Amino acid sequence: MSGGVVDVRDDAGASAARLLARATAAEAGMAAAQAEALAIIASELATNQRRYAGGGLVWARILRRNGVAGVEIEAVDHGPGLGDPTSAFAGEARSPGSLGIGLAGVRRFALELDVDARKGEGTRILARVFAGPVPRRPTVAILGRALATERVSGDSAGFWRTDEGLLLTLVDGLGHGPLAREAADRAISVAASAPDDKPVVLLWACAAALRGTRGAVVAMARLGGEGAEIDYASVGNIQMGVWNRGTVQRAAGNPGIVGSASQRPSRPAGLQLASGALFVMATDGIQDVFSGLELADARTLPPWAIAQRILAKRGKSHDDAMVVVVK
Ligand SMILES: [Mn+2]
Repeated sequence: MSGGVVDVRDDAGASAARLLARATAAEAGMAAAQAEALAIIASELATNQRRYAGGGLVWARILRRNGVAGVEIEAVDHGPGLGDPTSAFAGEARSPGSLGIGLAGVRRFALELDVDARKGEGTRILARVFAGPVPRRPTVAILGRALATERVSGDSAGFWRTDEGLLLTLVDGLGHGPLAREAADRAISVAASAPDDKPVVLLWACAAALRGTRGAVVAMARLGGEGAEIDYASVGNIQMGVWNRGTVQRAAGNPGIVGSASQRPSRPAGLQLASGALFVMATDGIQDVFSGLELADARTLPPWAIAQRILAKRGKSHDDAMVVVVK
């Protein structure tokens, strides 16, 4: 066995998640304190799912970074989508029946947290703990919502960590609603099926995969190790770039629609993610995303808080909106 998964349906789910986290930590050879941290993370994520989403799934899996063992806890639900991650992770909202520390505890005990919350669709949270000191890697926040009259968003995003680095994909399916989403989902499937491939190669694979759909605008980027140039490809008007102490370096897409007759992905142009900088992607449902970043606190806030503020302040009411912040 290497990790496992718990189906959280009732109050037993939190204790099952706790046991799974402890067992996985033991299997990874982690110390008691880290096993307890993982048990708290898994338990709080399961409690949160039970309370706010009716249930969900919680995975535990063993990782290795620079020869150091670690465990990743992943929680996925199809609930209403964590609406206020800033408050939730700051511990301002309490969930009765939990150990009383909620998502603030998850934040406190995890070295790294990724948060993907989509209004009306669900929440995915990944938390990692390591047995010893490891270099911290950039973490991801994805926040999105459909325009008010639609049940599903035509925007979608995903991220995958491989030996090649962190692959990010943001897609805006043409128009709105389920048909827009179908086009977006196909692009996400292409990235998910080969997350080690170069962004430009994946973009060309999307061209074939989206034929017969409405089409979409798609941006893909890979963030390699420290000092590595960001590799990306983009077709259409996904906003993308690096924000560093108020300076913006944009990564523009070439005009076009993926899935239509012609597309010509843009070429990377020497972008890097320096320490403390942000990598940001947004669909056109976000108005001029880089203007929404303020100098002082974009450096100190966690990525989900930045994404939440961008969505609240810059989201257009008449379009699907999605933003990706990597920090
Ligand atoms: Mn749009």
